[in-house]
Amino acid sequence: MTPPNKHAGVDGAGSALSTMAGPAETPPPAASNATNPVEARLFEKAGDEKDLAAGMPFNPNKPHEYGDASRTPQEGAHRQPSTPATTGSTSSEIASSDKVGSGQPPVGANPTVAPLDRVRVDPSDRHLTTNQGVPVADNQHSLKIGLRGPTAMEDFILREKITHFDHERIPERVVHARGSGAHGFFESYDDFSGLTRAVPFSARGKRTPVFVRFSTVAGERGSTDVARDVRGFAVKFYTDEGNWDLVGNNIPVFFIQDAMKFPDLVHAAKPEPHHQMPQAATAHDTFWDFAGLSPEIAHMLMWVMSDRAIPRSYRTMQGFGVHTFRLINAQGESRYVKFHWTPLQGTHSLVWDEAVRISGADPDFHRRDLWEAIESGNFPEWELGLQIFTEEQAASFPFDILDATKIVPEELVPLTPVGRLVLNRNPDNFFAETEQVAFCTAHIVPGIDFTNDPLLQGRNHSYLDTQLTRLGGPNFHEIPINSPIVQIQNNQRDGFHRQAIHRGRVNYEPNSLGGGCPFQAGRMGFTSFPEAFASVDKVRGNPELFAEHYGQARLFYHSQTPVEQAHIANAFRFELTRVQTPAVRRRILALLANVDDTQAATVADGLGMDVPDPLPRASDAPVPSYPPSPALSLLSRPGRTGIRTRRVAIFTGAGVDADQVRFLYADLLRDGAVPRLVGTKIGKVQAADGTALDVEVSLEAGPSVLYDALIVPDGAPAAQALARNAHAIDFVREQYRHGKPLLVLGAGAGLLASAMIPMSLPDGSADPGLLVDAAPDAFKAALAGPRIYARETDPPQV
Ligand code: HDE
Repeated sequence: MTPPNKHAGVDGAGSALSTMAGPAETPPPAASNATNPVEARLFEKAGDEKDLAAGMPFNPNKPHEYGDASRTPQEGAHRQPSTPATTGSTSSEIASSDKVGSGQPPVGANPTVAPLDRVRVDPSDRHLTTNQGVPVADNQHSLKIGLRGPTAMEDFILREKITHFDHERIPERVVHARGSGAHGFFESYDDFSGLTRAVPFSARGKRTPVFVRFSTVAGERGSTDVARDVRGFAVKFYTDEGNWDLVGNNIPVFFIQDAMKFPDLVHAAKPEPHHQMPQAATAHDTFWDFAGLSPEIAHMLMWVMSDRAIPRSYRTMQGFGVHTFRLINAQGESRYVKFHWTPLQGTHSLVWDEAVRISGADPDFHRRDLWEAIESGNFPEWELGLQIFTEEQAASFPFDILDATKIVPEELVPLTPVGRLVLNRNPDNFFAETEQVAFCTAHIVPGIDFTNDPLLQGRNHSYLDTQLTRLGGPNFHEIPINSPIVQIQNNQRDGFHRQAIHRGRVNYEPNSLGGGCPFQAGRMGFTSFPEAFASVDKVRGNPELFAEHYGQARLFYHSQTPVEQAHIANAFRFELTRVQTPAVRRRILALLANVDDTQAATVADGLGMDVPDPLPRASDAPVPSYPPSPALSLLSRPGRTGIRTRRVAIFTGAGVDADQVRFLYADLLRDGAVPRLVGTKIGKVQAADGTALDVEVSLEAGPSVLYDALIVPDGAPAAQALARNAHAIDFVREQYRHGKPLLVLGAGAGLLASAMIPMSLPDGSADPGLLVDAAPDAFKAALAGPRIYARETDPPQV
């Protein structure tokens, strides 16, 4: 190789000054006699660029790209330019201004990934401007020809404002449109590098920033939070090796087994296409028509008809990765894994009658709850548990771990706790963050890998693809909430709304003109697990074990407490009552007959029908039998946060016992609960002792379903007035019907009689949630516990 000649005088200098052609062999001079610094830099750049190119006479990586050698990726060949000028786009980049910057090129950096502070905007002490930064003198009037004349076309300020407004909506997510999000962190309990090289698990106490979005699935963006539905539980980890999205649900199984069926499932579940009804509900013919013809849905139906599908709060839901994934350690060893999020707040749900009423009283119930908890410093927290198992174990299971309609029971593979997720910061702006966040199952990092679950494989395509329409092009990764916290360096350019301005003329690899940069990372980069395949054929079909649909549906149902089983049957009855086609109902009963005879009979009875013959099974193999799994009952996880964030209504009217009210209010606040004084209207009421109390919410604006418990304090005039107010009577009855604790003190007890509240449970025993003249601690203990489900009768008597 001929060493580059940097001392050839001014021969060829003209080529450095032009953008086309030049001497055959002799490099241009590295400097000119110019005093102009830009020209000097141009020579420097041209000279060094040719040196860089000459330094790579051939592509040394090529031999490693084939055969066995290609199994071990090599780091890309690269060289360091001797001056930052070399890789720049222009020698004039040293010109500085407030707009172009300092004139010091940011070599090796992509500032679009810097923390979100860079894009937070605050207008304090600023005047209005147009989007072009022009100060706006008058934001009240359009420009008119005379006070009563027509509006002038030239009013660019009006037109800019209205045009932006006209385009403020983007398409909502095709599923999971309704949701809420928050920032937080994941903290690893330990160094788990023996299991995975994924950096969030690399050290004890290591924190990885996250953004989490919870959602319903079927409803539109403005639909109620408390529809009966699966909830999304999507976590974006901003790791030191790029973004990892664990896009899960609050239910560990799914409706279908193959991505090919997803559009059909969603079409069937969404409002019917001719009249666009019902909103955010599966209680209609098309969903149940599809369900009865797709018996692989049986297990999922048990979960979505259970109280899991009407959570009390996003904070009281479990989360699951659903699919089996792989963990890979630095030695390349793989284990299978299932991801579980367990809430410290416990798993708590609404009851259906309550959920229906909340939809009217506060359709933002879950959004408000999450926001309020974080605003008050009650940061929701989950523990991440892993089910880790080997290929050999998987082969011994009576189901296929690639089948997303199956769980791995915790009795088979227990959970290993590995870390905690804490949500400690609300977003600044719903649209910029929660709406624009783009999750994708294909966003994984070194140490995590996919399995061949055909649902997951389809998802890996769908999530990136859908953002192209929703977020308007291929550069959505540059939207601040989506950008990683580490460098993005590649040769992708262009596309709608590109933010990054790349220096240099090199946008391909391999290259020598850019010193080979950015170069492939080789072994330190992401490598897929080299799964071996036996001789196989190209086929559309499913493995045999996918044909078994009922064993785990039965497992789930038999693992529920009697009250949970009753709720499942009631949910089927509700949904199938709304269905209009008898054959569709009958098919679901036939499906249920394969799960549990008693359940099928109860649902059939609720519909005034007989149980038909069971649906023919897709497999002749015996249905596997599992021992009941207590972990599958919601009641198995009461949580560890006691009464924190629980909302308590304290009835307050004229003549109430003010001391009592103030004491209880302060006592509850001290323990982290949220008391509210509820009365017939807001404003002051005069208590029995002549002092004034300020009612915070009216019975009308804050009805019963918005509280976890009720206190009716002493004070005869207040209690008597409430007994004549139907809102108050309804309030007490609903508190009772929905299994909530009631503390009634002194004359307040009269309200129980007016509301016809039974003083003992239907079985005659004492009602642990009906606390008459009880101590506050007894009330708080009831408030921290589960609902008083034992009050329930079908139909309700109160
Ligand atoms: Fe999704 N899903 N999904 N899904 N999904 C979307 O992606 C899809 C599935 C889940 O808060 C969409 O960005 C297909 C299972 C959540 O932004 C879309 C299949 C699970 C979210 C999409 C599935 C989920 C989505 C719509 C079957 C639980 C909300 C907008 C092959 C493990 C994420 C978007 C957020 C969103 C496709 C099945 C969970 C269209 C094709 C199974 C939590 O790409």
